[in-house]
Amino acid sequence: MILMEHIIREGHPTLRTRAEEVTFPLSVEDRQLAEDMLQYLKNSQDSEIAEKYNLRGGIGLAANQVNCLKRIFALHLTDDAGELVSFVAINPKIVSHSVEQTYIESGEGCLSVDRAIPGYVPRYARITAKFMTIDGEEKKIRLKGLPAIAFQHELDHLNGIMFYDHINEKEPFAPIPNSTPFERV
Ligand code: N9Y
Ligand code: NI
Repeated sequence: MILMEHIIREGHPTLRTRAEEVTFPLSVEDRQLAEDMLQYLKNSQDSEIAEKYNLRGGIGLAANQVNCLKRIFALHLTDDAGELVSFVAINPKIVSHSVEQTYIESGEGCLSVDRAIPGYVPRYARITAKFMTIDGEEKKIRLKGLPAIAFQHELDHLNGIMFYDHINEKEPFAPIPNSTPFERV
């Protein structure tokens, strides 16, 4: 079971290292890691389990964050239509994206960052992405809104990029061109 003590924090070099492609069929360890990552998100969103184990709530988790340099991340959240978006993505790629951008109005956070960093994080509003599933099937999906934002936050982790790398240093809340904000409820 993944716990907070397993999540590495800012300053750890693994967060700044590009993760490696995963080969198929998955090894037993890779499959276990992928399943554990998705389970962490589910546990962290279950108030009883989260309280019991002191888990910080998350909608996404990348392998780098548990100190593993493999191109694997998990997402578990509901989209703006109230549909559950829940999957593990292996060797993910954005194949196309909108010109339009978006950003979370209140800024982003990260389970590997124990401080609030103010500012807008520009993201593509819509993406088309490809990835492999745990069972070795190729998936192609279209995402918008929060799932699209979260996908980009996780893909960044696999490339050693942190959300605050995208914040305008001089003016953190400078308007994002061509964008519609995502408002948190
Ligand atoms: C976990 C992050 C990933 C998200 C950050 C912005 C988009 C993806 C995460 C810190 C604590 C809160 C939590 C969060 C949330 C956001 C919107 C609506 C509802 C993965 N991470 N969080 N960050 N929750 N809940 O670092 O889930 O943002 O790499
Ligand atoms: Ni993060």
